[in-house]
Amino acid sequence: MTTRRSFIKWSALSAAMVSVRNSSAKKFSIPSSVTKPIVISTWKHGQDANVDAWKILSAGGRALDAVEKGVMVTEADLRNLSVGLGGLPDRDGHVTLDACIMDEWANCGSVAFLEHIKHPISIARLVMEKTPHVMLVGEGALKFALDHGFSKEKFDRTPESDKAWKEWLKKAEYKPIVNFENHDTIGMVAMDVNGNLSGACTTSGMAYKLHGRVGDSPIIGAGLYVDNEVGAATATGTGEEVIRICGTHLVVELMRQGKSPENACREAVERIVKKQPEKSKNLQVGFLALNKNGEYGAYCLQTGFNYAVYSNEIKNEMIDGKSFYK
Ligand code: SD4
Repeated sequence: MTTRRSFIKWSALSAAMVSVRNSSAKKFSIPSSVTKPIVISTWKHGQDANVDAWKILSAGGRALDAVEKGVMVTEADLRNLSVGLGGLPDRDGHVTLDACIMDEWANCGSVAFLEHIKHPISIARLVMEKTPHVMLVGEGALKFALDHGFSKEKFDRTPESDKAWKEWLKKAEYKPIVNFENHDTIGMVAMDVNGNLSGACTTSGMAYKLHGRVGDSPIIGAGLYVDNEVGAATATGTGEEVIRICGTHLVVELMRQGKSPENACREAVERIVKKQPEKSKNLQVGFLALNKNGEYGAYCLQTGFNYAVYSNEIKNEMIDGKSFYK
């Protein structure tokens, strides 16, 4: 059995290993014609998030800081019904949040099924930086956040999400809506001036899900994956389908094989269709990817998925993702 003392010893050892690994590691090779810095993020709300990320990137800051600060904009917006505490609740009325973050060293942190915390992405980062673990959930994640000085927001739902939930309760049917009001989970990936990649993903998950349900967004390799040698990818849509194919890990591995970001995302979407052709007709999944050259692309199941790109050349423009079903 692990005693508290051996756990602490082990934690200290892990922390030491992380710092040795980081300080003695070789520099990754960076091609010369790279578009950097650059940040891309899912859906229309990605534009506001990109603005804060860009402030950090354009000042020479680290991609990890940029993606955290970027998605915090979306988390803080209580009008947003799919990210942060303004999100639609589960069927029992609880707003439960999922988030993860990953850096250029494959350090990663995640929280799931977390309630009452305004910035789950910052708790995910703390899990990454202050613990030997990758993922904390539920009560344990909340306790960890409070122990680290975060405060518990008092309200259960915003007036808007409360109204929507009470309306939903009349029929109580679980039918995820494709392209919910054209905004959804925020996934963001970025490359900084040093050519290093990081990503963040945060959501309130599928509206009216079963209490305790966790989607793809906090799962490394599903909702988000970063490999600093190759590229980074994030996902949005019905998380169960993304988890089934380890979606973003697949996209990054396809880019490793030489596929462009768009083609890698397309092949991942096709994998979903191939596994469950009938089901795939009635749900949305979108992948968004960036490679080490600063090339980016997306692909989704249904029309309607778009993303925001901010670089020196493209000043925070929305781009439509191509879709499998027209
Ligand atoms: C989830 N992928 O919880 C998230 C939700 C989402 O479009 O992105 N919806 O499954």
